[in-house]
Amino acid sequence: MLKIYGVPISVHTRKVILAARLKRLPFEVVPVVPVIPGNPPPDWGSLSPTGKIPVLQDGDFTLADSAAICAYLDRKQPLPPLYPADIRHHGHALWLEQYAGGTVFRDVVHPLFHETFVQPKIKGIATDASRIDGVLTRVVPEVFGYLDSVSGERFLAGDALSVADLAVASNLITMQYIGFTLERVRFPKLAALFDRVIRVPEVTAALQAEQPVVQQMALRSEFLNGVLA
Ligand SMILES: N[C@@H](CCC(=O)N[C@@H](CS)C(=O)NCC(=O)O)C(=O)O
Repeated sequence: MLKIYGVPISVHTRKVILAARLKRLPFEVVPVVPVIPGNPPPDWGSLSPTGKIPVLQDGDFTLADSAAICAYLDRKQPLPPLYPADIRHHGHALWLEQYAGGTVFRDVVHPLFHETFVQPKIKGIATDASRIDGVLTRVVPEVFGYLDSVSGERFLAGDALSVADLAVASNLITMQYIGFTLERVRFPKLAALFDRVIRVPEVTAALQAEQPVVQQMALRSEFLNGVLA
């Protein structure tokens, strides 16, 4: 069975879990929370060269990085494909996966998570409200405005769900857990896309499986309660 090292509330770990679920590949999650000092296992450095989650173990094969792992899983189990066959949709899917894992995570979700969870709850350091304000007032309009502009009637890279949708939705899910809801009036096409993705049965099932972690980490549960109601 595949082993996925990480925690489901991590943006990048969730993306891999969703890919494995969609492809019906059996897996177990081995909990690793790198931001908690002393939490990762002693051999973590040899499993994750960057120290980050997720890491995949498939027998004696180990692979880090969610983008690499999703591409690997797609070769291991080609159906359903997570990468569009159409060359332009394919290019778009890779770009948006990169944008989600880079800009959206680095400039929006990571600073918000850091200031609302890591600093106050793990490190005992006061939240920097001005940093949060800067993200919400300066970064979110540009980044979510762009995502809204590329969201259409179906999924981000064509008619079928792709790795781009998983990458973007995963960022939005974690944002809800730390209390930042997506402004539906301001970003209506992105909100509609988000709804479509979380209603995919495998995605809803993955969210259900996150419930104990959300409770255990005392994260905001309104979003999850709404999805699972
Ligand atoms: N490019 C990597 C990024 C992974 C990443 O940033 N993971 C975060 C959690 S979502 C992490 O491990 N953070 C802990 C740390 O930086 O120590 C991927 O796609 O897997």
